[in-house]
Amino acid sequence: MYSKNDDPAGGGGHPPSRFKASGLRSRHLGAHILVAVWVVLALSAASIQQTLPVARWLAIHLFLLGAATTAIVVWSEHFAVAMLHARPPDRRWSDARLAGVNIGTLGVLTGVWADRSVLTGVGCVLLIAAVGAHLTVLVRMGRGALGGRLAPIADYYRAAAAALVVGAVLGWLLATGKAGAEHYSGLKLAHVHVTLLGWIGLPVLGTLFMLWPTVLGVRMAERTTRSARRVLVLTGGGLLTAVAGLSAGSRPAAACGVAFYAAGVAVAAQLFARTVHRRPAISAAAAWMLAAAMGWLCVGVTVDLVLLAARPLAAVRDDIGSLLPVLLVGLVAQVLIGALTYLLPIVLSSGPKERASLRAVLERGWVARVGALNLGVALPALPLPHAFRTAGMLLAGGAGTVFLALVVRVLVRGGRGLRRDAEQGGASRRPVLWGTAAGTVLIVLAVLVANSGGDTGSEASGAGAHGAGSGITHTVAVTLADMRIRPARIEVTAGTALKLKITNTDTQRHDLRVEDGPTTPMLAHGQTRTLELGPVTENREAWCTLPGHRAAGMTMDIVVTGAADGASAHDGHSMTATKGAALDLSADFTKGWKERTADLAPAPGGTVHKVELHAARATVEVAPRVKQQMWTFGGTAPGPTLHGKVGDVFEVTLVDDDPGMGHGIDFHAGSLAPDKPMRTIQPGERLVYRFRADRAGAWLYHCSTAPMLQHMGNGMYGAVIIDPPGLAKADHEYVLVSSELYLGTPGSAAQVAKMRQDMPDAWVFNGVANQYEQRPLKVRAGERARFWVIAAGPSDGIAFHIVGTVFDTVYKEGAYLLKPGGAGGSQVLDLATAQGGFVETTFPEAGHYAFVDHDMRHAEAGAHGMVEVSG
Ligand SMILES: [Cu+2]
Repeated sequence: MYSKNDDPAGGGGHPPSRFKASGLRSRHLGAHILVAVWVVLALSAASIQQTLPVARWLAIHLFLLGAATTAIVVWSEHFAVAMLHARPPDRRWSDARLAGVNIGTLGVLTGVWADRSVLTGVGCVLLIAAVGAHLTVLVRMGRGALGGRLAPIADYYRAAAAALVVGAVLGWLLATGKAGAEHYSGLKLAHVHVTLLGWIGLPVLGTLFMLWPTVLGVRMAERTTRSARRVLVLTGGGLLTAVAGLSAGSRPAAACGVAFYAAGVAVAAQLFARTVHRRPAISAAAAWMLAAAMGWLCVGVTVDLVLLAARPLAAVRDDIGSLLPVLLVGLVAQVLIGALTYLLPIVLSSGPKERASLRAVLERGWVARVGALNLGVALPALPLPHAFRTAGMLLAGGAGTVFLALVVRVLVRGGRGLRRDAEQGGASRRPVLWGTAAGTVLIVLAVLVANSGGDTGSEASGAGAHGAGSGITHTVAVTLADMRIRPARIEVTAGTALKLKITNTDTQRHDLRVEDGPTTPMLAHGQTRTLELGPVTENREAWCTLPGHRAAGMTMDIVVTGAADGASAHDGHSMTATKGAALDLSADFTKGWKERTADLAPAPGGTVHKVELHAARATVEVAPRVKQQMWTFGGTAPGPTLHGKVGDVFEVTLVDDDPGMGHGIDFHAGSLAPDKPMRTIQPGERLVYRFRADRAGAWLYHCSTAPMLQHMGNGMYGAVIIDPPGLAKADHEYVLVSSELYLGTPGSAAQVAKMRQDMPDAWVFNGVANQYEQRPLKVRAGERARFWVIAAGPSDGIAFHIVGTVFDTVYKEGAYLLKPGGAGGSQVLDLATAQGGFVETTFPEAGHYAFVDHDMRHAEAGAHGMVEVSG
């Protein structure tokens, strides 16, 4: 049975005296120096957050990922040993894990700060490995250990470690932009939930089952073990549901998960409330702070639940920012301060007398500090004027700083005591940890200093200002919203002095940084700043510096046109990019790949054809073993072929399922005023496009949204076949839509450069390089085959030829050039971009007849297929 004398943190006679070993004390000393260093850096970053773009992110992560994580790793291992009555793990490996966590964190923070995604990735891997090892140790500690009444609490630490691993993976996806714009809101919320409620919330809850009665100095309630198990099922299960729901973009699942989590918190809070007795607590300071922290957790979870139940995810993503002070300061900082007030004297002292004196230091002025801290959390959360918000932040910051100063005093005293003991007892000091701590500070400071120079400040233009100015000043209005910068591209003639008037119309904060040029401060909703770039002589890029936003597409190209020397640095880059991707067209497609059928389906009956086309992105195999994201109509590029006869009416409903951008559609087969039907619709919108096909032909349809080169070049095109009256039946009827293939990230600068220079990676029939080379069209000798061909471009036409045959029928752009019965024949159907027609032939004997674009550059780079003729 536990009583207040069974201080599991090492105060009493049980668990045994190993907790008092000076080795353990020195380890705690070193670890808490690290915690203090992270907190100091976090406070510094928080105080400069208005001037440095990534500072807000950095302040939050220095505190949560640096300080809180270090404390959790140290304490969860410490308590797990105590509660499982297990043997303490090997010291050196413990130190290695802690070092791994800290160095990994340093890598992540530096990587994001300096915009080096490789470093961010390496940091994440190291962090995940270290926390994974921590998890393994916690799991193995359970096996073979004596176990105890509080053994279930170790499960909280295990669940928390698993949550950090998930949180780190999600964080990496966000920081490197791998999440993409469409999944950004859901994944960001999943990341916030799994780290705050999982990695930090679960160990806090678990530890409180033991720490709360200990701090109060009362017996633990009989039903603690059972409650602890039940609360973990509710909170852990709820969190799992919430994170899965958020990642999948499902708000009901997320709200349901958070509701379970809240229920778990309520069960725990009720147990804690019942534990309170009238007699004085062992540490009233710690008790009040832990209680207040628990209160803020209840508030935070409730508000979160209400938000998720009432608002769309993108809005929750923005609103959750207002919860951060509540959770960061009210919960995390306060739990850390409360727990350390009680625990630090225990682990750093060698006897009851020293413990009492260290505790007295940490409790100095605690009533005022607790009041200031909680007022500091409440004021910004309430709908009060801005001055109250600032006052609140100052109060909370002040309370934190005072406690930090007290901790430093205690650490210095503890260090002195340790040295004294070491001199007496010969136990080793821990230069390793001191060294790590000093190194951490130095590296982070070096990074801060190295990066603070160019980020803000000077409005003057950097590189590219050498050319003589043309005297023209050009002002462009730029808006920031929905993870996009509009316009995404600005063209200016060389030497133009460019001014950007930047307005953030998003609910989320953004900034804009111009390559080798000025940067705006963080702009809140509705704020505007003007950047003067001076005369522009070279291409530049501009982007939002918030972590992940640039990679998710918040970029803008400033392109110089009409420069005498032409080639700029950027063109040079893209030239090398085109050479990089060599396709192996003879390779096999991946297992399970299916070719796009070239068969033309018969026209459906009736004269009105209703079609629904969804603009959506899809990832498809566009060449052997090469997958590429395409922008599509209906999930395929080319989109579905529409087939009918002269006079038929097509009623096409276009739905924009692409969450990232607007699209439109343009059917060449009908005539109508483009204004309304060809307009761009936004994500989620629908548009009905009705046209009558008054004339026969092979027609192109394509996306009508600018930049059309990119929309068509990424796959948004298809064919409409309107049979000429009296068209005879053929044995086989095929449709071959020819186009260029541009590899790379759709819309990226490198891909766009290839399109503008007409340097495709391949030329293709029906969207895939060499597909009919590997899956030939099958015909019998003597059968008549008709080949409809459309040149979709976006830039190149085609010279369609079938090796070994002549065409006896050629229909091009609405007229027969040749019909059977005459003396003449045709070898090539030549189509300029967007033209269409058909040819017919009969294959004289069994064999393999290649069909090609007779422009050999195109044929050799994918525009090549086979007709396999059997006897
Ligand atoms: Cu489009």
